[in-house]
Amino acid sequence: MHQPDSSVTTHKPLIDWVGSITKLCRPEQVVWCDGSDEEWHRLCAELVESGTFQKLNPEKRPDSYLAWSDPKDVARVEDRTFICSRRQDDAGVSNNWEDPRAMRERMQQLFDGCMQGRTLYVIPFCMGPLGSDLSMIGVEISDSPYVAVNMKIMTRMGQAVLDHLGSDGDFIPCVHSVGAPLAPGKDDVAWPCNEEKYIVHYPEDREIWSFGSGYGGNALLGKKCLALRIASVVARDEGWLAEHMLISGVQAPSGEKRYVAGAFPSACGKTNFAMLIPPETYREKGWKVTTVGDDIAWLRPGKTGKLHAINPEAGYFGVAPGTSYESNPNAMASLERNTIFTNVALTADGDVWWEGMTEEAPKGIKDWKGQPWTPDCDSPAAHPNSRFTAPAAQCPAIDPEWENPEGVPIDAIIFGGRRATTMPLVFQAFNWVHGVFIGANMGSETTAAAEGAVGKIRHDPFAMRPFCGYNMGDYFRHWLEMRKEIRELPRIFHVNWFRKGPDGSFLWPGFQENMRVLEWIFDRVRGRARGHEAQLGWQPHYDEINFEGLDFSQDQFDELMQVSPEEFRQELLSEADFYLELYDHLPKELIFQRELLAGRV
Ligand code: O2Y
Ligand code: MN
Repeated sequence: MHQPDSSVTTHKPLIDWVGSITKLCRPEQVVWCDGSDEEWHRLCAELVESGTFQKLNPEKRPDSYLAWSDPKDVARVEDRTFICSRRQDDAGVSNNWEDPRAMRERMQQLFDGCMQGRTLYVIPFCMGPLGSDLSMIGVEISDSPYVAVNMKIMTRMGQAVLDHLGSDGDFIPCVHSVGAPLAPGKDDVAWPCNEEKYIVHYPEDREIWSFGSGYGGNALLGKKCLALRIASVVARDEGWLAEHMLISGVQAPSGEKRYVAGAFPSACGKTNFAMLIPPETYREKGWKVTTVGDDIAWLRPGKTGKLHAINPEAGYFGVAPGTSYESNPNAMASLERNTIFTNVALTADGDVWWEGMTEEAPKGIKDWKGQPWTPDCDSPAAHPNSRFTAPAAQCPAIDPEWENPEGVPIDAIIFGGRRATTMPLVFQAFNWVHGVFIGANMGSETTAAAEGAVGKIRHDPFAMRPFCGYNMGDYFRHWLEMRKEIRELPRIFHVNWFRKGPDGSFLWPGFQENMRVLEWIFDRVRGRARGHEAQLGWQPHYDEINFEGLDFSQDQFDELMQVSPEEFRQELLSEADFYLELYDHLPKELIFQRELLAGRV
């Protein structure tokens, strides 16, 4: 069994744990990742050699690679994701549950010899800036070099993490296998995986085991598994929040700067909003928006008395289709080099392409299955969940404080959803409890990219439904309790960029024009916008939104902000089942808020 040199680590529990997993999985060799650039290039070259990666044209896309996955391994598998708390009630109705003892037995069977013929990589990683009290260290054992090179981009990874861990630091053990042992002499495939998949969390033991998938959130265990599911449990126990939220800075021409955090379900343009470039009229005056994070925020009461947020990640695992120099120039600049693309199309000159990147598709494309593709093909060239893994530091709008170990102070929390009807452009919660109620009721229309049925409302509280590591009712209670820990509470808002008129067209232009709403939020936070009290919360007057450079009439605004009592009656009815399911864990404050809302509308 491979023992690390004492210059690598003297952490006995870590060495023993790696030894026990090695004994179980029986890999051909063990490699401790040092996280160096040299290692990244070497592993990428090996991935090219094995057929997992294609090196992209270095003149078009320097130091970048393309992977095409097995068509049966293209997304997170929610139905195979388990929260194995000791009591089923602690996982709650929104999670799959299995008894942890039974699950551990199943894992022992599945992992027995599962890495034969492969290399076991020990991947030490830190979620959050190295050395920050707000960060958390994990060690992922994986038999996938694709995981190792992605983790180098998505986290602070390697020897520096072991150095911080010292000989007795705490770490979250994460075990991952693609579940495809290689018999002696048997050829490998480009994307090994297993039909049977398990993404397993033991919240009490703070441990993660993942089997059968090499893709994204199933395999890069620092992201959804650690930074959300396990971290949400740690946060509940320690009095902070681990959230599925972007973090942005907004700076006014005066130099005054405020930070906001935002929770949006998938397919709501979260990355675009995190990297928003204000319209020209704003830029001319000196408004700036900067990016701290695009997906996950850890928020703790900080020295200033406000909630302070860090982005635990170091990279973007962004969805490619729809990303363009028009929709999101900052994302496009972030992925110009040092980027791993998964399941996008390959152009004839060795670059990448996806739907929405340019108006016209280049000629001579190969689709994500490696087949020649033309626009008249029935299926898209890039898989709808195709991704780029790009270093956050490459984002031109990266906030200068994005690695501040104390985090950034948050003044506003924005909840959003994709709603063709019912929800106005923007409103502000009356208070924290009302804001928690708004977060708990979040819902969004499903899109073809993510789920089968199109246009159905999926109830997704705080955009955390797939990511909360414990009972959702207890999670709401924890949010309510947090108000006692924060001296200066952030204000809570709800936005909807996707409202449609009777003819089915969008009522709001969205994208960079969302800056106008952000300015109102900024003004509310610093007490400059009056707003008016309406049924759903505080709403802006027409003349409080800056429409300079945008032709938008009072009538259009009124239509966008309209609240229909009938639509809200339907909304309340549609949430009734959820309230029933959670009944014995639901804080009474939320039932009370529901009755107040029913009374108002
Ligand atoms: O399908 C996957 O594995 C990726 S899911 C994902 C990736 C980046 C950011 N957010 C998400 C998500 O599902 O919320
Ligand atoms: Mn996400």
